[in-house]
Amino acid sequence: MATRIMVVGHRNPDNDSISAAVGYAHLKNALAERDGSAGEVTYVAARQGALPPESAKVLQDWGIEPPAMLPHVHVRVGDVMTADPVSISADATVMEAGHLLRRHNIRSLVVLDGDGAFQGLIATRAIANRYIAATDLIDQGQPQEAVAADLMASLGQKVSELTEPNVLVLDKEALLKDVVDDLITSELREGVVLDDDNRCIGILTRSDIAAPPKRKVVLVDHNETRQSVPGIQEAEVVEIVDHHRIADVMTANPIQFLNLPWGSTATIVASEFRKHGVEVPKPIAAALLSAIMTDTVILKSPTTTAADHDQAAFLAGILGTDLTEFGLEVFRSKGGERELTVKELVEADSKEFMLGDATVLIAQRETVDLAAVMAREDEIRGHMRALQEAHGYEFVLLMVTDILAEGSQFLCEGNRRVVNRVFGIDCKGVGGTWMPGVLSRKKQVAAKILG
Ligand SMILES: [Mn+2]
Repeated sequence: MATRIMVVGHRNPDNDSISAAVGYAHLKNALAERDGSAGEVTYVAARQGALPPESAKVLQDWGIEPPAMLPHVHVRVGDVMTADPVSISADATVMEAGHLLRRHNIRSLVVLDGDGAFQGLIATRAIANRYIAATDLIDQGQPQEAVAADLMASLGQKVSELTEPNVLVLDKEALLKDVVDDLITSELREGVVLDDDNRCIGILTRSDIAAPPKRKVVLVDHNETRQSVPGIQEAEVVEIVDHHRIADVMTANPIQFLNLPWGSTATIVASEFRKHGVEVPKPIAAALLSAIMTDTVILKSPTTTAADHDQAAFLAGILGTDLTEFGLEVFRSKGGERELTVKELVEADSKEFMLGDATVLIAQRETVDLAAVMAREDEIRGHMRALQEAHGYEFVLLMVTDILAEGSQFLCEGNRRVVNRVFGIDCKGVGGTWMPGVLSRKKQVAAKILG
C-alpha cells in the first residue's frame, strides 16, 4: 500500500491553508505520477479545523473533495499493525496451523469461526506446551509409545481446542504510546485490531512497536510548532511551503523548505505548478486563486507582491474570469457584513485615542460590500451612541473602508464638530461622508485628528 503523506495547513485554517493544501497535494501527486513513484506515495490534503465559508463554497462549486480532518499525527495502532494477518478456521487441524505458522514464519494465527468472525489466537507457545507436557508424562513413567501416539493424534485436533480467546483487543485509532504497556504486559504479548463486525483487520506484535514508522507530513502556510498539528514532534516533516516568518519546526534530515515573502502560499503553489510544467486543472486554479484573493485582499493588501499579481493573472486566465469580479465573489461568500453582530462589526477593530482631556474611539471595518454595511446604518449608529455614552467618548468615528473603491465612509456619533473641522467636511447624522483615498486609520485619520 502506498505511504500516505498528509499535506496540512495551520490550526484554525483560513482559505489559504485549505486551498494551498488541496493544490499542493494535487501537484505532488502529479509529479509522483510523472516520476513513477505514484505507487509508493500518495499525498492527501488535510485540515486542522472547520472549513471557512469561502473555502467551502469554492470546493463545492468546483466539485473538490474537502481536505480530510487531521486531528493529530501521533503514531496510531493502525499505522504500525500488520494488516490482514494470517488466519485459520477454528475447524482446521493443529497440523494445518503448524504448516501456516512455519510457512509465514510467525508466532500466532488469527482463529476465525465459520462466518469469518474473530475467535482468538492460536500461538506457537500453546502447541509447544503440548510437547513439554508430553515430556512430563514420560518423566512420570508413562510408556513412550503411548505418549508419542497421543502427540501424533493431537496434530489432528481442532484448532478451536488450542485457541486462546482472551486476547488484548486494540482500537485502530488508539495512540501507540497509550497501548504499549498493555501490550507488553499482556499474556500473549500480541494484540488484535477488530472492526465493527468483529473481523480481525490487524495484529500488533512486539516487533511492530520496536521502531514504529513516523507519520509523514508536508506543512503548508505555516512552519510554527504551536500552529501545527498535534504530535508534529513525533512526525516526519518531509517538506514545507510557506510565506510566514521562519519559526521553530525542526527536522532530522534536510528537506525542501520553500519560503517566499509573497502574499499567499497559494501564490507559491501556483508558481510551482508552472515551474514543473504541470497543468493546473480548473478546480485547482479556482481554489488557488480564491486563496490569493483572500490573503491579499484582492491584491490590495500591502503584503501583495508582483508574484501575486502574476500568478493571479495566470490562474484567472485558466478560469477565463475577471480577476476583480472573482475576488469580489470570494469576499461575498466570506459573508460577515450581514451575519456579524453589530458589536463585532463596530468593535472588532477599534482603538481609543486621547484628544486633550477627552477620549475618542476610532473604529475601522474593511469591506468589499459597503452597501451591505450601510444597510445596517441605523443599528450601527445606535451601537456607536451606546458606546459613546457608556465610555464618555467625545465622539465615536467608524471608518467603513471599501478596499476596492479605495476610500472610507465616515460615520460619526457624538461631537462631530472636531471631525468636520479637521477634514473640512460636513458629516451628518445620516448617510455619513465618503472620503476618497482614505484607507489608513493611523496615518490618514488619527494623526490628523490628534495633530
Ligand atoms: Mn497564508
